[in-house]
Amino acid sequence: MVKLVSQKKIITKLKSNGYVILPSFFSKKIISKMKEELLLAKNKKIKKNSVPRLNQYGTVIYNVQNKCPFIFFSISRSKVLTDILCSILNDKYYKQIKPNEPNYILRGMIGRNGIGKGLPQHIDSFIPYISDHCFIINITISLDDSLKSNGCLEIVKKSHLSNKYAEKSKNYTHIETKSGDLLIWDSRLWHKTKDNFNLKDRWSIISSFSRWWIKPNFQIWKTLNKQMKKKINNHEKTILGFRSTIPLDESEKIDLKT
Ligand SMILES: O=C(O)CCC(=O)C(=O)O
Ligand SMILES: [Fe+2]
Repeated sequence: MVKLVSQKKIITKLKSNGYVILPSFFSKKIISKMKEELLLAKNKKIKKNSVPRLNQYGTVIYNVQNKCPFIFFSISRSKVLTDILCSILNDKYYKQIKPNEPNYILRGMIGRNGIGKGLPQHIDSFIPYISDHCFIINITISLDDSLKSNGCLEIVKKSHLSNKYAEKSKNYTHIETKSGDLLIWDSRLWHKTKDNFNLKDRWSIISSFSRWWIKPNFQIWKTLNKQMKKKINNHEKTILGFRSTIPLDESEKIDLKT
């Protein structure tokens, strides 16, 4: 259980360095259940030539929230994670939802096996900017150990406040994590991954959470399957974007924050 004091420390570290690692956040049992569920998930048919540059490396399973309920609920029902995300991503002027409940949304949730050539340097936030107000947070759950020998992530500390797109630099730091560790990081952080020509699995779940007004990667609320719809609670409805849809015109709704 993460105490309030350490929760403050986690947020301070995240804001200052751009990332924080929570070791052994999930037990071995939970991780093996997550991996088993992920490896059964399949992508729908993807149009040829439509795979974006950065997804051409390794293997990516899209829309994990719709295919892997155990994984989704392990994340969405973690009080520690929810408290951290509320504190970083909530819009404090979103008065229709209580401040300690999420008003942020899920931008995307993928499973990724970083195999083969490493990813080139990039940021996940589309634009760099300097502000204490973060727009997008990534959460990586390592399902396998992620080490130098199997293509771990490399980041430049504090680069989330550089106001620059990712550059080649000598200052990349290896982020080695063990299976079960959780990495919380600012999407403005410059990052890349090492080559993994050993072809040793490096599966992880990468969830991207954003402020409610940012366009998610997919129409998550529209594609959510019936079983998931039955299971989700009010917070999860918000997170999955049911309250952030774009009204057709003023006859549908004027208040965007509902
Ligand atoms: O595999 C990783 O650790 C990072 C992946 C990544 O940067 C991305 O998918 O944008
Ligand atoms: Fe990335």
